[in-house]
Amino acid sequence: MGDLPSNPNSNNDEIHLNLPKVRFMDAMDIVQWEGFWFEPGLLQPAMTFRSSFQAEDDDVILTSNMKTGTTWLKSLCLCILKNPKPDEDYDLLVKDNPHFHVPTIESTIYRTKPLIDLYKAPSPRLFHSHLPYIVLPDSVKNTDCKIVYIARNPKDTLISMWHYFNSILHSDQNPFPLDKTVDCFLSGVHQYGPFFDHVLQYWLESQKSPQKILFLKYEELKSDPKREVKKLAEFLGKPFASEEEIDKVLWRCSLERLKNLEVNKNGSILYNVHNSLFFRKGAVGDWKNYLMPEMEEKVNQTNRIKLEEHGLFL
Ligand code: PAP
Repeated sequence: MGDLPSNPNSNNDEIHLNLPKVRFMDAMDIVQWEGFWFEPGLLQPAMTFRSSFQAEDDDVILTSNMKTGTTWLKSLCLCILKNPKPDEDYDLLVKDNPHFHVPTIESTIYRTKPLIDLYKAPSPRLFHSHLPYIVLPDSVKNTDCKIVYIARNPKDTLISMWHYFNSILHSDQNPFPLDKTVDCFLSGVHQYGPFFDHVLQYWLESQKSPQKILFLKYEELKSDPKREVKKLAEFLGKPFASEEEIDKVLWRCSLERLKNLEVNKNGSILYNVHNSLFFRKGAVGDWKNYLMPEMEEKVNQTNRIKLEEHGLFL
């Protein structure tokens, strides 16, 4: 058991005073720390998480960049680990949004005043983080706890991000131009960016320690959901007993179902971010509706240089 961290917001202002800072998509400031970009308010929580979190061997830490399938992964793991019986009427996903049940550790737990006592969460504890591998706490890396990372095609990720940030702009602001969004994304200057370094760190670690880190791809979950969710459940040590169980979990976590649940149509849990914003199209290849050929080529080129030479094809 670790000690509870001290107040996460105590000296946040001083922490990011000397760090590089830019305005991102007219929506927020971001600062650079450890080679990645973060909303300033996340820095102190991220540092506190890194320095004080004590992982347990049976913890499960879900990890992802933004808009790569986090909500889906949270829902699936919640069903597999916390709500596994297919015939059970009680469904946690009906009660609250997946982000409520599986908190993103740097933006909720360590940001909350007073701090939630996460050490009292029932075992196995299930958390999520958008933080890059490099800043995860040593105890996460060195204990037997498991990490699941979800990656997504960069073009669909950036289109999803663009929609999301445009939707949280003030009503009097114009949508952020797409060509500028592509440039921000490719230069790595965006929330939790650089995207390619984020993916690559987890990919390389998962290649070194496949028993510790499961690397999932959003597109594979879409194209062969049964195979992928079976793999996920086995990795988590909770293999399905029947095909029906797999079907039930996939149905419970489907975009159409979650999107239409009352709690997601009208609820709001995250700093006034409406739950409905987490559910849009969920399509593979939606970028084709938005990216001009030259934008597509720029992303493909970076993808080739950064990922494909490491055997990763997104
Ligand atoms: P986050 O980083 O804010 O948590 P995240 O859940 O990672 O967002 O990504 C949101 C994307 O996942 C959205 O994609 P889109 O913009 O291309 O549509 C959202 O629609 C999609 N998504 C959310 N829930 C599901 C689900 N259950 N199945 C498939 N895709 C989903």
